[in-house]
Amino acid sequence: MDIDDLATRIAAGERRALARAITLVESGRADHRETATALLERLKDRPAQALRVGLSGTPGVGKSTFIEAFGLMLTGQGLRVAVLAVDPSSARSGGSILGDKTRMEHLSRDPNAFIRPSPAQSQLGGVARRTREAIDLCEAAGFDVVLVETVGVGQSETMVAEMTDLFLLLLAPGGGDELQGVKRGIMEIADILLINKADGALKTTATRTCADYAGALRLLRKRVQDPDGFPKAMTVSAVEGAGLETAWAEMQSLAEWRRTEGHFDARRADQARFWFEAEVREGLLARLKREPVRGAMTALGRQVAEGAITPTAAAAELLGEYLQLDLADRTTDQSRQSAPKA
Ligand SMILES: Nc1nc2c(ncn2[C@@H]2O[C@H](COP(=O)(O)OP(=O)(O)OP(=O)(O)O)[C@@H](O)[C@H]2O)c(=O)[nH]1
Ligand SMILES: [Mg+2]
Repeated sequence: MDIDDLATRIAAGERRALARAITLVESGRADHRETATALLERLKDRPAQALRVGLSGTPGVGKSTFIEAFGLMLTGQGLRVAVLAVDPSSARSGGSILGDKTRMEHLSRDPNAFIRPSPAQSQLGGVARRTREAIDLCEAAGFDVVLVETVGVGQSETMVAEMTDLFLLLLAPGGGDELQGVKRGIMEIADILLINKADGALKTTATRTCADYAGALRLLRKRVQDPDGFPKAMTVSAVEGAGLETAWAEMQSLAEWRRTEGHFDARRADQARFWFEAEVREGLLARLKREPVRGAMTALGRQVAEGAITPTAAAAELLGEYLQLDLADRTTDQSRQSAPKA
């Protein structure tokens, strides 16, 4: 594969080249991984900067409908929009994928849009790397907005929030029960809560729910990266397209404020560091799960259980012999770190 050619075509915004590159980052094959890493390295200095937007919400809240309407509004303004989906559970039924195709029918045919469904992969670690690298590829391909959709199943929101600039939480109109149902952690990473389905018979409920959430948001601890009034709650109707322009204006003003105040770049830098460290940790853990380390670990574990060797000595032996790591070094480093405080 010609990496230079692929990089050039991605930089020119070719959707087919982008799709091919994403397939590459999704691959588990060692040679693909190497090519993907080289490709990303080649593209990393592209000047383009997309606004990366995370979007989460429970099944049926209207994510697909919202993305279709919101995406079309953006492309209508001449912006290029990429949509990536994260679904670590991979429990998505065939019906749901078909449903998505019809729900994003117009957006998927829009030449200024690029939609990539989530791959059949179940490990959160793998999903994280794949998504992060796919975002980078979309950015290198000159997309103005990269939407990352995740279904509301716990850890994936936190992961997506660590790779996006803004985070939207789509909510259904409902009473206090609904408010309780939303995990506090998700509320804390959201920048804008969008109470969807504010139309027809649900409009009044949606407005009331929005006020409830706005009240709940005021009780949250203030974050440094928030200007006055954020995080905020607002109503939208994905079906009628109502509130979408306002929501976009809020996103832009929030992003602009963060850029001006330096939070935008600082956060991206933090995120890069976070993922670097995560990769190192994951790489080490992967080594432990592979032979011969795995077998040695089982054998040493048995000896530890029998009292033939102490846990510390066994760990030192394993780390030293198989990973060339000195357990004593680690202990020294820790004592050095705590030394100035004493
Ligand atoms: N009244 C009303 N219905 C909506 C709105 N948005 C979505 N719906 C309906 O809600 C249902 C679910 O919408 P989807 O867009 O598929 O929801 P989703 O969050 O993508 O669902 P999953 O993909 O299963 O997680 C569909 O029947 C939509 O027509 C809205 O703004 N108003
Ligand atoms: Mg959907």
